[in-house]
Amino acid sequence: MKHTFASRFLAIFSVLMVLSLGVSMVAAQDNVIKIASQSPLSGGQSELGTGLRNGTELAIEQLGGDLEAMGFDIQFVPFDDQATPDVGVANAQQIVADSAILGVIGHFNSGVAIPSSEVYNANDLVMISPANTNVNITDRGLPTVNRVVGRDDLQARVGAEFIAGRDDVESVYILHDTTAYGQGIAEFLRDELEVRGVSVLGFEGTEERSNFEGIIQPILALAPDLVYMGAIYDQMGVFVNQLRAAGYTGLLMGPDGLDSPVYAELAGEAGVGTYYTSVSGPASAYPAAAQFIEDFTAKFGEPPIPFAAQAYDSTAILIDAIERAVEANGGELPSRAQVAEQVRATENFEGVTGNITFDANGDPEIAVYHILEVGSSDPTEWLNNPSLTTLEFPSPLHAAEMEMMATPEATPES
Ligand code: ABU
Repeated sequence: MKHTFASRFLAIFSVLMVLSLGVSMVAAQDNVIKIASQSPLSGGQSELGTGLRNGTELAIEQLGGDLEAMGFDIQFVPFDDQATPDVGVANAQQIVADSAILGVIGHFNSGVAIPSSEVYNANDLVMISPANTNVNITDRGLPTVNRVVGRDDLQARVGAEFIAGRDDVESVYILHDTTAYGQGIAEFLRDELEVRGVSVLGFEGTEERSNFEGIIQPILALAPDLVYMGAIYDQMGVFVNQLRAAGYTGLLMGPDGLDSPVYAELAGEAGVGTYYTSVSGPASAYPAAAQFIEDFTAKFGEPPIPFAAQAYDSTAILIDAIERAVEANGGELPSRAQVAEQVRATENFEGVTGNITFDANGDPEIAVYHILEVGSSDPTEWLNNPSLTTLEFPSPLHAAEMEMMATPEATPES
């Protein structure tokens, strides 16, 4: 009898323990909100990927207070996508399986973001990109996918205007890295140059990263006035070094994938004078970013590199949207779909990089495009590269809206 009583007591005690643990686990889950980031934290593009992660972390630390006051515990979960589509998608599967994750800040590479965001979208999880510029990021019209930067159709137009406006450029040779980003912007640039009467002598994709001899010889033979490469800094820096060593003396240009101090390090003196367009540029280009620059530098021991301020703004927008979703949900944890809806509804958000309103596709209604020139082979001077021009353009959807508003209403027939 004694044994039976003890066994029953133990069984009941165990059930009560399991129940109480279960309740406390559910209660803990109910007030935990996680924000994930995805960017390259290892490999040749880890420098910008780390800046993106750090901008996200700083925003959570500085701006998560209101959600904490509402009773939520905010946690940051950074992922390393290694600039590789398969890794990004595998991480995305892991991210959507964690129901506490209510949003993703990322990616750096459009070719990683596009397939990964299909996974997020299938699970109503919102993504805000601080860096992706390929048009298919937002042109798919996915309700969960947004970005705070401009687009490659417009970035290429800015680049082509610059090239076509120069007296010393009649011919261009275009290379790209075969990724969604590099090839995409190279194709837009080619089309924009041809419209403007600039001769495109060659258009070629390459995945080569170390020995560019086979790529360089045809360029030397054709002697274009300018060589453009749709690529990221870790590839173009090495290429430019070899191109100059082989005797090319013409102009060099690339898109925002170059916007990193590591380009100066890899290209060395050969890279000085390279022109590049960027949807980021240095944080100091944005009048409202002074405090962000000070805080980032104090926390991480170095000034924010390009795209870190955009990561900060992306995270700030996400936190603001989560707060509105909580309020709309009577103070309770909102669903992912509710958060995604609030992010897309973002209007006149005063970020450190400017005022941000998303259009119906998740593009910023107005985005900034810079043209800069590499001023020094010293990577610590990168943020002081001379800015040649800064322009603002509406997204295609917003441009169409503005045009419709400007069109006088048809006079009714009398
Ligand atoms: N826009 C710079 C990062 C490269 C990309 O969009 O893939």
